[in-house]
Amino acid sequence: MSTPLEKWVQQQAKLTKPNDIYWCDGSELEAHRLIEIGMKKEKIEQHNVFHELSHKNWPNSYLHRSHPTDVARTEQLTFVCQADKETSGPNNNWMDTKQAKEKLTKLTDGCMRGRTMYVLPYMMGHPDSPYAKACVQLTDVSYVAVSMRIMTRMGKKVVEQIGARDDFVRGIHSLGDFDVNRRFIMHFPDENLVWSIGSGYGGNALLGKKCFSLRIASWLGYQEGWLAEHMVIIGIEDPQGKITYVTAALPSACGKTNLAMLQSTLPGYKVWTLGDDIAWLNIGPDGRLYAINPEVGLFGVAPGTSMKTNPNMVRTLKTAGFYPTLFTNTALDVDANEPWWEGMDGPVPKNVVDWQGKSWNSSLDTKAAHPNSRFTVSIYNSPTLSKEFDNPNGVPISAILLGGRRTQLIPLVTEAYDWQHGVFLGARTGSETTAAAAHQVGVLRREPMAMTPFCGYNMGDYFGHWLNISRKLTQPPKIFAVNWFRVDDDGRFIWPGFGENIRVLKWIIDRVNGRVGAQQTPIGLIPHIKDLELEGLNIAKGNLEKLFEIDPQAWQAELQDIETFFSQFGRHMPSEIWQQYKSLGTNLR
Ligand code: OXD
Ligand code: MN
Repeated sequence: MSTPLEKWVQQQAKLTKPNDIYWCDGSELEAHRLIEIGMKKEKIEQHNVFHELSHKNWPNSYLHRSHPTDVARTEQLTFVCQADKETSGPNNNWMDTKQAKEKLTKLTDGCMRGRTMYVLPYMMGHPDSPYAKACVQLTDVSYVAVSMRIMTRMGKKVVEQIGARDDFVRGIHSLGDFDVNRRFIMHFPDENLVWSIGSGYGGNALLGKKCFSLRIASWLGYQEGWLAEHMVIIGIEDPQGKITYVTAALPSACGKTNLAMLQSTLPGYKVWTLGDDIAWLNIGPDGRLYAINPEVGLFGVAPGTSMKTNPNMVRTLKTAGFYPTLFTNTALDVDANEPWWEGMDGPVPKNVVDWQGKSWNSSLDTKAAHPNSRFTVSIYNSPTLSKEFDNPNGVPISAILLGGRRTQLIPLVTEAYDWQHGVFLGARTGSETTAAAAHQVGVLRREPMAMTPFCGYNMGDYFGHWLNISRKLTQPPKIFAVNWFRVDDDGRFIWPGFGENIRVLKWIIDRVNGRVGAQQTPIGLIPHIKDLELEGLNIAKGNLEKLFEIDPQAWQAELQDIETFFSQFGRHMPSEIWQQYKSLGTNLR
């Protein structure tokens, strides 16, 4: 008698018609076999799926070049098929479930012909965690199979864990033919199902990541009383050895990975890494908020990563670990056979080919590495990995940071008066867009809790859910709005960022631990400048003030934009958030 899992795999094979089916077991031998297949058998355009890089400086590393039209998440082709449009909300594309499935069934019919179907059993979360979920993804490309091995806890134990159960999370993925008119990333939250065709790009193809751990999981969390968030998880150790755990939501390509691996410039302070992208937040038995990272890998933006901006990431990439490290759409230093990207340490190598494999030199006005080129690496390679990383219960959170990329208006750090006000600070967050998704870069859009592309249901209800969570918390974390990106009159960043962000984190944990006061302003609490550790920084006095400047006039346009955004959610928008909005208007007047 076959299990529900085996039956489901057979059904999908009947539809997709692969040459063969390969059940991945997570073993080391298998990692090599999959990479071999990607280097010798499978191709995307004219390139093999993997190119072996020199292991001298970049141990166990491989380059992958994606299809040139397939380099970022495609939000316009991403659908959340809730039972009705209103449940999905104006923040999601929606299609009727039956219609969506008919469309996908047609596109999927025979899509794996001539290819292998890989069956990937994986856990999101530690297998002993009460918060973990068992999942299975099907795919037809070795790149996705190898990436999922790095990003999740994958292996045959999960098949045993699923056993005769039918409630595992299902993911169907195929590269399709890369035609953007036949590319869809569709979610069926009521069935724990993700169905993605036509793209091999990370967020579209590694279905445990954005698709399950954020879009579907946020819906599960709404129903079950927890939160699935686009957040970093870190422990901040102070000179007394006390570790305060904090999460931080920042939109894609706004420095989450740098924050997660921050190398402190303040003596005695240290940041411990637990996650750089996703946090599942549950209320623990003691009524505190606990965070786990459902992933075990880092899928970070390569350009700009260097010993100056993120030395711990460079060390992670140069560590020989159990898993291979992948580089996707970076450039290649041909002579050294090493990855290369803009912002890497050292001189530009002499003989470079760009992310598409075309000859490149610095006099060209194109980038060698794609701006959204990525590395995929095991978190266990990280020298800053927290010793609590594998704690099945997670870590208790004392502060939540909610941020965006704003060159104007928003102060470096603002503390919320209370949880309700904090939810409003998150809900009103705006951010200038980046290359992580296929759209125009640098345009202001609302990014509540950095979740605009990832919230799997109506965002008005999501704000309501955040408000409700605190009613069950005995010690709600303090909430802070942060913005590292404000510029001066010449358009230069005022705050140095990167490792210097420890100075802001220090103030935050000082507030959490009741060590310093704060100033009241119309928009929230900001630091007394004397409480910020600024020694050794070279910020002109006028600019320092600008970092915290609140210009009531400039806020009028912002208020208008926030109101337009909130209004879309109609009756789903909680009245508490509108009250907060009104108080902000009154305070600014
Ligand atoms: C990511 C993203 O890949 O947010 O993490 O786009
Ligand atoms: Mn992300």
